[in-house]
Amino acid sequence: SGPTVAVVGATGAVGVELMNVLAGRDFPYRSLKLLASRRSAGKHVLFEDHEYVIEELNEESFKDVDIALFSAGGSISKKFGPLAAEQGSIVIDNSSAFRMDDGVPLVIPEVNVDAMAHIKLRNKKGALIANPNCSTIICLMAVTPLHRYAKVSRMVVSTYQAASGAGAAAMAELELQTREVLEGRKPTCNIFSRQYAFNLFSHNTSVKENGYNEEEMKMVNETKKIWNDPEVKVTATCIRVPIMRAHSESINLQFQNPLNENTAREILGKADGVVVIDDRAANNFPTPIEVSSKDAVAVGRIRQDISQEGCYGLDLFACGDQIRKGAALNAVQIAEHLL
Ligand code: A2P
Ligand code: 11C
Repeated sequence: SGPTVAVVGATGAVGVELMNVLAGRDFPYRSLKLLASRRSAGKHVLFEDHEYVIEELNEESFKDVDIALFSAGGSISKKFGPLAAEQGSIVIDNSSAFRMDDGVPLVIPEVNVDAMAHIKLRNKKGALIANPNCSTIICLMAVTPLHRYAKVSRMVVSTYQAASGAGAAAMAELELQTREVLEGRKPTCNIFSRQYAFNLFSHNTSVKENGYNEEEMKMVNETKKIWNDPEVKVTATCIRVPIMRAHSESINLQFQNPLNENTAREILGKADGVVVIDDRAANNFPTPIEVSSKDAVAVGRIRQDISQEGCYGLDLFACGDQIRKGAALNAVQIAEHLL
């Protein structure tokens, strides 16, 4: 029979979506344990005709758990992830805690599922598997099919990131601020220290000595690890925009080998988990609203980069649901590969 599953952070934006995805894909769990902080312990949740009681996460939580889906932030993952793995669980972790650790596969199933081939369910040994950052997942879903064909030598990404990446409380703050601004009131700034509604700003992670923020460096470093290509050149500028739950990305590519826009459109049209929306006549291209709560990453604006004459360059625009493919769906797909 199926594995026993625990969701850590079950009350959060990603945790709730993890459960939706498990149900929507008929994931064959034998039992499900919902874990969160003391604040939520004891709350009742109705899920798939079953009433669950949220339990407080503690050292004993992982006894007899085959797969632990973690989404309660990096410090919780650091404290409890290795502990769960030591007790035999396979931890699929949404945080950045272990992504760059040697020996921890960083997996997008459509891109590099081979990286987790050595990890087997119920062989008494637990393991850690990391889910990449949402911006990296969305970007590499759009670019990897082209990379396989013509090998990317340089990638320049600019992101337009939704509130959901900063959690359920940030989504609530965007909604509240929007009301407040429309009513001529001063916006409440608890999660972000500035007006978010009707505004945009550089990503809220801290800026490093090299001038890049943490989100940008995640895109750079995770891409190299997932593609197993330390030489690929990547740069990123990450921006938070007042959108609820889907990230958008403008992506400029330089390839080593020939690739024109028509072939690129054809390749992306056949790629798993990707839909092409690229209607120049109707000026219809991907938007974050239409991918919200959807599984596929939408790609469009596929065009030859006119500034790269004599080399092989393309521009793209991609949108993907941050909570689904950017987090929960990717994690559940990883779990499905363990079955
Ligand atoms: P809780 O709702 O009990 O605070 P989001 O990313 O949407 O903000 O969600 C964060 C998730 O992480 C929530 O489910 C939250 O539970 C959980 N969480 C936060 N702190 C802890 C903790 N100390 N122990 C367990 N879960 C935690
Ligand atoms: C954001 N990418 O949109 C972040 C959220 O490393 O998993 C996820 C952070 C991470 O703000």
